[in-house]
Amino acid sequence: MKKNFNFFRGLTTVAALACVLFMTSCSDEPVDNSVSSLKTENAKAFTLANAETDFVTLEGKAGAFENGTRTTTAPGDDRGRFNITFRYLTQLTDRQLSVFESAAARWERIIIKDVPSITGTIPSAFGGVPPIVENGTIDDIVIEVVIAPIDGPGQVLGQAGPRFTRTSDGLTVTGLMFFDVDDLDFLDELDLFEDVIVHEMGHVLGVGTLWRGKGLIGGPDSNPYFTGKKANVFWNAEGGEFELPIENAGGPGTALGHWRESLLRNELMTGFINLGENPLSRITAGSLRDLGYGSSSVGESYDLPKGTPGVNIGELAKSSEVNGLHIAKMEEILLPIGTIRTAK
Ligand SMILES: [Ca+2]
Ligand SMILES: [Ca+2]
Ligand SMILES: [Ca+2]
Ligand SMILES: [Zn+2]
Repeated sequence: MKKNFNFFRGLTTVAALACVLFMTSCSDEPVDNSVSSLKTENAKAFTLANAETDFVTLEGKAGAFENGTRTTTAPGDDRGRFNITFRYLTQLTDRQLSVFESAAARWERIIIKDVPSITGTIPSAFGGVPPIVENGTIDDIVIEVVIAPIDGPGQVLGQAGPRFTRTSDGLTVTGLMFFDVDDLDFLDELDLFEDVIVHEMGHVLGVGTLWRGKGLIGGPDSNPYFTGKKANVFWNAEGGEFELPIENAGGPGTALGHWRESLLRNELMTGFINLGENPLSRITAGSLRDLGYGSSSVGESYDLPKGTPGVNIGELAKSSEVNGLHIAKMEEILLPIGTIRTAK
């Protein structure tokens, strides 16, 4: 009884949400996805410390330094696996904690190779919050997590992205994920909570956020494609033709930051999370290798129809709207605000 009721409520909310979102995307009005400017008391307590336009370079030190439970103790670059650590700045429920941990585990199965730890003093993404480490070590990435009221159910879900990258490889050292507490039950009812967390974590790791800086976007903005070799090998191996298509529709935040929904469908790093399964495919795994991670060449089980057309320069693909959650309209993707240089 209860389950049916929740499911029904979920569906009607999605329908209402989709309606609003599609109306927004059809108009020329800019979408205000800004979370930091919202007036909720709780959200106000977490104001972003820096803007992307104030890019800074901090000094750090490469190599291992024992600090915390998951840091390896091997000399030189630590030899363990790639480790994702969360810094929870607000109280999470047990349910939320377990979803974050299993979301991290999905990425840790794909990014399998360690990256150098980094030692130094690295500030929080938020003003008035103590540094993430003070003369301490990050192995390999710390994501600050805030769950606080933003604007009630629907509309803004939150923001996510890298904050500081490593100068040596340009990969994320710290990032943030900020969610509206009032949207999480709804995501859970749709059974998409974990997929959303995994999706946002993908943006922190660099999917759609480090592409431009690493020269991985080719073609015109009307028909962009991913230039990384590994991702394209898997795109072709899955049955895709030509070049791996990046999203060209949906406005800023959706376009150029995701795989193309009309062609990659239920792949998790498209800008629209489908009802049902949303696997992290080996195409995404390959794209992480193109970014510089030591990622696996195996992804989660994913079916791309054989002969799916990719970007054949000169022919524009058209995006179609499907039933699900237009995640890219609900999130604000952040870009790095600084980098940490390490003297060898
Ligand atoms: Ca490690
Ligand atoms: Ca909201
Ligand atoms: Ca999708
Ligand atoms: Zn996204």
